[in-house]
Amino acid sequence: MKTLLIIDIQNDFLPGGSLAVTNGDKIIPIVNELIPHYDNIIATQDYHPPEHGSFASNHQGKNIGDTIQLSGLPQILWPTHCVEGTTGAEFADTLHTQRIDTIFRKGTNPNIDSYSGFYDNGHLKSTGLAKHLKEIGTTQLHLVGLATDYCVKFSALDALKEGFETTLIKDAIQGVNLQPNDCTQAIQEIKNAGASVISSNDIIGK
Ligand code: VGL
Ligand code: ZN
Repeated sequence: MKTLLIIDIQNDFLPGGSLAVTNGDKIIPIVNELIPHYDNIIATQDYHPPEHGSFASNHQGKNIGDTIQLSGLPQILWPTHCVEGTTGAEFADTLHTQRIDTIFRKGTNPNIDSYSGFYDNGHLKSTGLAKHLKEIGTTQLHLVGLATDYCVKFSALDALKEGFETTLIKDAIQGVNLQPNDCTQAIQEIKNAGASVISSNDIIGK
């Protein structure tokens, strides 16, 4: 069974959003074209309470991009984004969401961030994604979405650890690049851990 895992295609990560990923919107038509080629479609949603510890605005005297300690882990401080119940947290209007069978929310605990769709950054609590993927019989897991160097990367690494045959669709991801090579390095790291990297044309057959 082939499952497409759509990571965080939410308004705040798109141009005009509070944590906009450059060209984040460009992947949406590609993801829409990929959807019909899979048995199951699952999505993750970054979903924070307003008091979330990853927001610079919740730490006096700190700025976006600073690193602090949060629950004993290094934490990059981000602009306020994907706050529960806001438009910024919603999936992009243009994303075909009809076939998404389950949505896994992450980052809901204010005291710890969660880049991976599977676990929080301390690997303490599971979202239930791995169990669900196994229940629906997923053997091959293909990842698309935002952002390459954070949520896509950590989701892919956890998918491999959970034993899924994991594939990254390289033209259906976009990243933040706080440092200019972050996305290239993230893709290399994911490959080194055992994932395949393909292009959407390999699936769509153009
Ligand atoms: C993400 C930073 C903070 C992501 C989420 O979806 O990659 N990045 N929260
Ligand atoms: Zn977040």
